[in-house]
Amino acid sequence: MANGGIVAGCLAPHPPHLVYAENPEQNEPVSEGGWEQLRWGYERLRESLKDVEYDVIVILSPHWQTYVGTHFIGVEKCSSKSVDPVFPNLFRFNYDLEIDVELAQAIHDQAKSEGMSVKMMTNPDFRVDYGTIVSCHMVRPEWDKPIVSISSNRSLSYYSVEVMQEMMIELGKSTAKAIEASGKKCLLIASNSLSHRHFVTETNPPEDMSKEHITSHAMHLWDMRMIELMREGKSQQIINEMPEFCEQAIAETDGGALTWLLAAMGVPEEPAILHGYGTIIGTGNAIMEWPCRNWGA
Ligand code: 2X7
Ligand code: FE2
Repeated sequence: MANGGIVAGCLAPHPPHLVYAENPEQNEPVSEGGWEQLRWGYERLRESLKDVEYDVIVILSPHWQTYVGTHFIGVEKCSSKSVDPVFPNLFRFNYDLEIDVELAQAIHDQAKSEGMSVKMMTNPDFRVDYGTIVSCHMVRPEWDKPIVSISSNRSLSYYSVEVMQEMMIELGKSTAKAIEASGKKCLLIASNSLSHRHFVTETNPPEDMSKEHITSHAMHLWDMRMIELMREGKSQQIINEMPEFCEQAIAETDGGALTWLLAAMGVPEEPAILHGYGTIIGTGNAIMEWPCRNWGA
């Protein structure tokens, strides 16, 4: 079987504040709203995807951190309560989700054949990280698609951003090859914020938007630069500037998700669509879509 493909790539940030502000039935804490610019951005992304047919969501989250290779969830059903360790007051979410183990295994096998260090995670009691859950919920709150969950191999911690990027480019290429061979249509998600310098105290209530803003002008300039590069289709330049961005903006792209996504899409020169931008406890967050389905063969 062939002719699988990526229908869209998304940059879909995961601060738990977004789910808290939406008040879905799965989340225990109750809010008065907040962070509307970003939540309206997610609304626009969902609207853009509403008539797009796809089989599975493939997501890489920086909050599932693995230090020996890249891991893939290899358990078909995952169901538990996810509690954000830093914001348990905002996020205690009951999840029940399905994993496309067949596709996860295929990406794993492809990456392994290219010489990467990879592992299938088969612990049935494994707790899915909140980054994966928040981004998937905001993109597709129906939870009616299986997912492939990919860990963030923290090669950055042992080596450098350059090494992390080399590995994520290989992983992205392997992901694209395995998807093509699978015959499946996939939505890809890089689950991360942009600039990631945050405030260290929380307002009361947390959704008091009179206190929400970027932590510094420098962080704002970096976020705007990255968004403009994405909107101009300058993916290679983003990869080239990634070391400075990660270092100077403490960017959450250090987990490799954005580089993996760009590589899986073939480092596109087509422009990304900006659906929304906003800050959360001072961090910068953009919701972007690369509509690969419209690019032709
Ligand atoms: O995980 C996060 C994040 N990336 C940004 C802001 C606040 C909370 O959680
Ligand atoms: Fe995060």
